[in-house]
Amino acid sequence: MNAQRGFTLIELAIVMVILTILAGGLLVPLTRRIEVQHIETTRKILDEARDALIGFAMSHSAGDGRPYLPCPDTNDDGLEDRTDDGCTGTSGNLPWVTLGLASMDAWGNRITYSVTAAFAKNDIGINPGGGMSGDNRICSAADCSAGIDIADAIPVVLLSHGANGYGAVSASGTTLTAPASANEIENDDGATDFVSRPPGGEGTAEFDDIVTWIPSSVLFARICPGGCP
Ligand SMILES: [Ca+2]
Ligand SMILES: [Ca+2]
Ligand SMILES: [Ca+2]
Repeated sequence: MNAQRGFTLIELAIVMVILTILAGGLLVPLTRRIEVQHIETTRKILDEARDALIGFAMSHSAGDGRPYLPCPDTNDDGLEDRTDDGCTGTSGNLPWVTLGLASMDAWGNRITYSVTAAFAKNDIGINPGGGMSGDNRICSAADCSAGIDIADAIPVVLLSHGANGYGAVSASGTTLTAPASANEIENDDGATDFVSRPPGGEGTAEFDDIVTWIPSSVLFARICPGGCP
């Protein structure tokens, strides 16, 4: 008698069901892992951008001999945009070519850079002793309606629009779909209030932006460790 026999259709079906369940179970953690990796990569890109901005200020002297920060890139060529001694706009892309940095976050979109005008003038530079103050504010909710509960008077804010990319400028220079949630709209209006909060929510409550900044105290200490001229 031949003891060998193939699988019956029922046995094959059971195996397929088990494999499908296993694959599904593996897929979700994998997707989540990739997402966490993208967030970590983007945080690293933002940290490098902070260092590069400080490095730029340390190596550039305005007309008065003091350091100054680069202007945002407002025409998507990666180079800072200036008019006379100041910036064309105080919010735009991080000028990745000027700084020699990665041009995109982990999702393939530009990093947004907001700088206080007085810190990016190349005739009168940054003067820590002159009472200079940043004009960006960071809050945990839009409008800073519950008060400025995270940071005030910030000269530099850097922002990734996160995995959803709402409001971001893509690598091809296209502005993506505008955000629907008040907190993400706050980060997309080109003005000086920003929201930083843990990711979460859906629809009109969705938030996945990653925001970082350089306080004046840190900027002053880093660009002029021995005191500015
Ligand atoms: Ca430019
Ligand atoms: Ca977002
Ligand atoms: Ca805003």
